[in-house]
Amino acid sequence: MSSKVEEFGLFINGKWVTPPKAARFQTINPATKEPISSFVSATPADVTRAVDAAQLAFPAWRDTPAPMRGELLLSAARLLRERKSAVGQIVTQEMGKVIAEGLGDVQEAIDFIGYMAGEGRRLFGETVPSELRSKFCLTVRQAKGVVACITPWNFPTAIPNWKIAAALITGNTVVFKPASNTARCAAEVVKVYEAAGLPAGVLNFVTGSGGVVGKALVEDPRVRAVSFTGGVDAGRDVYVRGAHQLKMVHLELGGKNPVIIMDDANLPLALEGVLFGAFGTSGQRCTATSRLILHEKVYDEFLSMLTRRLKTFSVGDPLDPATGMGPVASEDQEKKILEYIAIGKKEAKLVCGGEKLTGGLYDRGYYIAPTIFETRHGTRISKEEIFGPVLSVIKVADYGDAVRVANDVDYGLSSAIYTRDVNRAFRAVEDLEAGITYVNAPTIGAEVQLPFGGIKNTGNGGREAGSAAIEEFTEVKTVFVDFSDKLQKAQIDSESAA
Ligand code: UN1
Repeated sequence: MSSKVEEFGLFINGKWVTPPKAARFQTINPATKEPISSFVSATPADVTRAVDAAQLAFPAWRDTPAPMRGELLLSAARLLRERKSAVGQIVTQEMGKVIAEGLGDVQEAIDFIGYMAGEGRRLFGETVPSELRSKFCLTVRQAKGVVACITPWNFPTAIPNWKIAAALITGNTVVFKPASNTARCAAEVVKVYEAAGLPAGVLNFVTGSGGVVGKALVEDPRVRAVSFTGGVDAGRDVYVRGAHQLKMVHLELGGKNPVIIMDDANLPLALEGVLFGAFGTSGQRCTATSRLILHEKVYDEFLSMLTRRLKTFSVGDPLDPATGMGPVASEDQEKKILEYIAIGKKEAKLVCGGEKLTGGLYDRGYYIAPTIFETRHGTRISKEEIFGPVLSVIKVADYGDAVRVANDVDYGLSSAIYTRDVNRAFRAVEDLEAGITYVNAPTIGAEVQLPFGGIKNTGNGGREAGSAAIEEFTEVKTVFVDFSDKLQKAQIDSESAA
């Protein structure tokens, strides 16, 4: 990327526009603290203009045959594939995840857009028999209208597309508000849809704070649904504001995801899984492994394998393919994680890491050492979401104890168990309170063709991606067609065996 700080406007009604006298903010490379791009701090009036545009574009987009909408999505997927390497670099530079993961983020976006393109030729409804003669009953899926997609910084191209591609294929028009610190990644997503030839107003892009832009979006009565991924407090605020207007609010929030390692586990396999799950993306995934629940019979052995392995785990320049973990995403993130590490040092036993890294390239960015604490279940670090490279290790006596600890948190997104006992594995699938359970694999790595989401404080009951994506963005219309040429009364005329 050139050292020049590129300026972006808002994307409203098919045009990049910069409102007069707009205030601006910059995005920052967390590995170097250098500015990357500059964005508009939109005002509520800008948000209104974006919703106006989306509202105006809605009837024609809704009436465009879904397979044609799918063609446009397919073009967007192809374009993003062509730009994958460049956009992956931007993800790494703006968010700090290592380059393999930056490219993976973009690949997840490509995969999902392609998957949704195919949905243009499905969008299945139901056909159901009638209780009356000469009557046909079916359901169709209809667009909701203008929807808001509010997205986080940790998957800055994938998560926007989980929402945008699903909203578009189902005939909605979109106002997209990304996390401020990864607005450049978001702009690259918008540029792909623009280049694919999406009609003006179908996708609009507004940048700025949640408190101003997000709030204005959620409170605009013309926005019929809000899909939000982010923190619990912000999610609760969005939910409450949406509730006043009885609008559909979809929330994907935090996690405190456990990996259980049983005494019969393949330990070298589990080791690689724990490492990737806990320290991939510097632990900044909703699905990150933040609790390692270890059976007492393998406790000492596994912990020493883990600490030994960490000695060769490299933290550094995220653009270097040899690096295992890059910086954390921002100054705010660094501050919050270091606060949790300080709490951990008081209430638990530090095994390794536990500090801000300094010297050389570390002084230029927000680097924190991969950190492991041994703790009892119940401490703050064992129960609260940290969203950083901090792993709490908890010893348990048996499977029952492991499940009790795993479930005793306020979140329920992802979970995993390593065991060679097939009965135990299926038992865990039933017992673990989470939206996702992995067997012999880490808590991260969900695939787009399956529903994604969780229970408890992780959300409000919905799922996104997979088949759930269509439900998230559609209303069901139930249709009765009576071709009997007479008034037939359900429940009254119905022939009954009773
Ligand atoms: C998130 O952390 O919010 O399963 C999303 C995974 C990724 C998506 C994570 N495919 O880890």
